[in-house]
Amino acid sequence: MTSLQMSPSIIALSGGIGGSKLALGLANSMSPERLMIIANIGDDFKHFGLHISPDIDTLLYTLSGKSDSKRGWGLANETWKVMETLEKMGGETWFKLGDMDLATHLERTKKLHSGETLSNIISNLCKKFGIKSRIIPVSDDIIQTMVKTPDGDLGFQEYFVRNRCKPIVTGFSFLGAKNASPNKEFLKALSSPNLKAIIICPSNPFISIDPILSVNGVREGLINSHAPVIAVSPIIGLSAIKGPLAKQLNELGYRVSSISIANYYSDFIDGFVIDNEDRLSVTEVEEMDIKVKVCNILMNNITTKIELAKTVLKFSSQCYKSSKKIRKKN
Ligand code: FO1
Repeated sequence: MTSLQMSPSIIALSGGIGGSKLALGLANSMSPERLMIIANIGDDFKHFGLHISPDIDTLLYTLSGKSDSKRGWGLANETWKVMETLEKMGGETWFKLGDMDLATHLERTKKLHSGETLSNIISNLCKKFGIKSRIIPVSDDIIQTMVKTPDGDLGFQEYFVRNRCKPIVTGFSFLGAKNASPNKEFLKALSSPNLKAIIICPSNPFISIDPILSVNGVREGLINSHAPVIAVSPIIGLSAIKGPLAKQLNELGYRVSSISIANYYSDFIDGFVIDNEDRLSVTEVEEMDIKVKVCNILMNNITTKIELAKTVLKFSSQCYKSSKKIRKKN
């Protein structure tokens, strides 16, 4: 058995930049070979005939130390010659593909066309990039996040990048998710006795975590796993740490608060990690039968990423025995 096939002790569900930050912290706080990261693929789309997988690539670039830390997506020291040339031709440039980033899309698309699975392609890219943790797309089938607006549905990147999240959101749907097969290694790991915790990264619940949970059998797999499920809040005080979450919570009729996130996840999480600023929310979350850890959850450098990851890992080991799922089973 190679180290890459070791049974994971931690599974992290990740989407977007917040997800990749905690994933990096986790990979630096434990044996990276024992970390399995399940990536959102609802943001994937075809552009210029290329298969783009933004959340997977954010993980690949972040965990290999190649990401542009300021932008959060794409590669550091990127150049934009292709985009500049396209612009001069009057081509479509609303979605920026960097010159070096294009190599990833070209290689992935070629391999997909030759019949290779997305999970196999990403596993090989992980090896090439020197990443010891496993990054696994939740499914090899296609799932498309659709954003419902009063003017009709928008594809995810149309909403997120082209329209800069300006349209009012009335809901989301995940085309293909119900009939998609979850990755087999992921399902196997969920029921493995070696699994110690499932961590929901501080990603957007609607557009990063829900597309993962909506894949046929995933939510049930989490609920039936003996391992506790621990979520890290993507909200501090009255604001989202990054991105359009606060706007979406408002538009969908939720209070912008960590409590809304705990409540949204309450049917399957055992532990919830909130920021020091939100310490007054502890009682309300505990009343949902969820254990709470209060700490600094803002990850603005590698030290705070590792600190948060270590705190989450320690907290998850304390949640193990007091898990409401285990209590229910007994
Ligand atoms: N985000 C942007 O805001 N503008 C872009 O032009 C853009 C291009 C892009 C290219 C490749 C890639 O992997 C990600 C890219 N992103 C861009 C980020 C991406 O749209 C979002 O961060 C995620 O889909 C949300 O998690």
